[in-house]
Amino acid sequence: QKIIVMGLGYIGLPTASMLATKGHQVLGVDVNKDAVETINSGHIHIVEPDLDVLVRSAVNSGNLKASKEPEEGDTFIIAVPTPFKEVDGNPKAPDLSYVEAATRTIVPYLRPGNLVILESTSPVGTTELVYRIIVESRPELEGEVHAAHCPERVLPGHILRELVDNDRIIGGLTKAANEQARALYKSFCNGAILLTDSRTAELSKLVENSFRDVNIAFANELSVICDHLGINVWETIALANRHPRVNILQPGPGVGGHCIAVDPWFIVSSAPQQARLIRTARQVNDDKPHWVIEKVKAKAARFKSPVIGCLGLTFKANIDDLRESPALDIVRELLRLNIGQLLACDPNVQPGKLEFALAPLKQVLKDADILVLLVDHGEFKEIDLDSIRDKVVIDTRGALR
Ligand code: SAJ
Repeated sequence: QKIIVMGLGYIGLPTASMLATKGHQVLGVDVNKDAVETINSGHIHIVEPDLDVLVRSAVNSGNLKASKEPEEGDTFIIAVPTPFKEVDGNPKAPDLSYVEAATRTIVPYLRPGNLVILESTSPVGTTELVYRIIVESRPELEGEVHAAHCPERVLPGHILRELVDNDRIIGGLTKAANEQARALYKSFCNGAILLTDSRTAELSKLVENSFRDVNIAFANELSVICDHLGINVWETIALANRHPRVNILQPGPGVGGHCIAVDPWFIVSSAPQQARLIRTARQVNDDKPHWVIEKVKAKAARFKSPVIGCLGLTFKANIDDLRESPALDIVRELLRLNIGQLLACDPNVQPGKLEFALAPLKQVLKDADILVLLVDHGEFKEIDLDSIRDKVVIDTRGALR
């Protein structure tokens, strides 16, 4: 098969390389010229364990090429971002402009029999929209081109393993689309392949991330309740989780990344009256960084000129991804408030990447009056607790216990 992958980010690039190493001829397309050049030279522009090795072997085999322009092929996979934007007073409306642009870009290259797969996490009805865009500009392709939603479900940090092992949902507009998509995913996916219609597939993916968001909100709300009552939240959760049917997630400084903090809004936008719990959970999680900042302010008020040490900047542990990171938002806000001297450190973030300087962990642990743990990176879990006994500690992740 010849496969065109539109978008070479965290999903498109691993998928394109995986398909190429399974013997397909793959053309990866991206609007970013630097990404295209980097990939063609066998390197990567994003950080994900083992992805560099996979991309290098895919490029060296001759099966993976990157370009700014698509070509004709058998299957087209759309893996572009679906963020939100403000529309008609709704600040969190889905922004489908990248999906629409990618679809319009492939339209001239489509032939009868082609399959178009939407992998981007999308609001209900987007696969139908993609099909409509195609047949509106090429009416002769009506009924001749197939479309399906096959949502990506991989966890950043474990993308390559999950790409192969996770079960995969396929929601085609037609039976033929489902069968064609199944054959493609079978070539690299060991998980079960589950067929449904496009709208159910779209909602299932949104529901997965909303489920996680609601459960994290529950944990975050518990952390605020426990703080109010002077009870240890980590112990409370650990004890409650000993019940055979209770499994509470972990509180943190807020929910980051480009998925969990975004996707629930697509459900809220589609069903604003009905999605009450999902909306509230989003608000609970979005409020958590402000709560942490208030805690720091209250502790800082006890010092004349406090040194505040912030541990961690990424959106979760042991990755280098800063997108929508609550830890980074908190540090930026503390810098803006200028309530003391701020030392921030993150072993996974390159110095010079941010607008403020990073401090070495050793210096933060030595100089800080107040330590604010924001990300539970492995390095922080190894901190000798005796060495920080004299400090005020705000541990948003329960890593310094
Ligand atoms: N978090 C907590 N407490 C927890 C778990 C997570 O505060 O107990 C926070 C993290 O620190 C982070 C945020 O939630 O800030 C999101 O992290 P995550 O590990 O839950 O998820 P992502 O965004 O890295 O990836 C999710 C995954 N979805 C689910 O687990 C249902 C992944 O499988 C999806 O493919 C991905 O979203 C996506 O692309 O949609």
